[in-house]
Amino acid sequence: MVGRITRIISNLYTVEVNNNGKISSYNCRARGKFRNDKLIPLVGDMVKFNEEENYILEIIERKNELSRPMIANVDSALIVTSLKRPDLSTFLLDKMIVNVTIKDIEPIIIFTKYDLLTEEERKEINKIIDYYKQVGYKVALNTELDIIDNYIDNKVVVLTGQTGVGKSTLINKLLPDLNLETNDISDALGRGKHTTRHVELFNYKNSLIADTPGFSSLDIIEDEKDNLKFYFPEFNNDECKFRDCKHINEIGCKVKEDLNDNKILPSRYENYRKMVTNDENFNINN
Ligand SMILES: Nc1nc2c(ncn2[C@@H]2O[C@H](COP(=O)(O)OP(=O)(O)O)[C@@H](O)[C@H]2O)c(=O)[nH]1
Ligand SMILES: [Mg+2]
Ligand SMILES: [Zn+2]
Repeated sequence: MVGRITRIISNLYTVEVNNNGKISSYNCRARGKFRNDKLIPLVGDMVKFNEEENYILEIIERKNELSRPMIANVDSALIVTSLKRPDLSTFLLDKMIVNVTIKDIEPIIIFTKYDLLTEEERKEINKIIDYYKQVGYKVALNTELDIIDNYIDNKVVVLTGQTGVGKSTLINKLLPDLNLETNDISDALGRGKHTTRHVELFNYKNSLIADTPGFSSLDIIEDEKDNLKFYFPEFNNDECKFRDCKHINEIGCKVKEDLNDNKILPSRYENYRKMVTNDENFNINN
């Protein structure tokens, strides 16, 4: 049979088979051959297993893998981005979009704390939100649960974002049974918090959500810097005078032209430039 590893506790692997929404669960062990091959089964792995003897036989080739947390085959990342307290950082947002896209993970931008904005601030922020939508990104407020459901339907999902942006709050809305600790709420009801350290994928409607409080920023491979421009879909990369234009100082640069014509959000271009030219900033976690 083929199933997905959703939990690993020491050397016991929980493998789930989803048959049209009916989930069967098997507690399997892995064969020694994985250890010899230096191939460690990860949460998220699709595996062939023997359902009578409960042994994992083979790991099916991964689409991607993250190291912190260790998880494989991630489809989407909810990039949780606060608009106030902490204030919006388009740099972090744009960097996280690049980081996940490089891993072949679809970014889904979730803005939080819209309720804390004044009317004036909302007008400004709405322009930014609309821009990201117009570029083609999936965008939702953390209050728009139906839209989020729709975006993550049938996907393996992780969350990322700075401390305090509202990741745990969002997971708790989607998976209330987990009861993750949020920043300021004391455990007045005395319910147990979800404090385990292992990664686990939880079934949520048709999706699987990792119970991580966020994954650490992925290191950008130095080689990818030349390709960064391709992670900004609104840069019409093939319309510059020079094919290898980096959109920094070249003449005949269509991106600079679009920027001057207000077709590109200034912060998007600035953040791109920062990522290409400034190494230290580029690798800062969070
Ligand atoms: N006003 C407001 N507060 C929020 C929102 N989302 C989260 N919070 C609060 O922000 C704080 C940090 O949230 P938390 O989920 O712990 O953030 P995390 O560090 O990303 O997991 C908590 O006090 C939450 O109650 C929101 O949309 N609006
Ligand atoms: Mg948290
Ligand atoms: Zn250019």
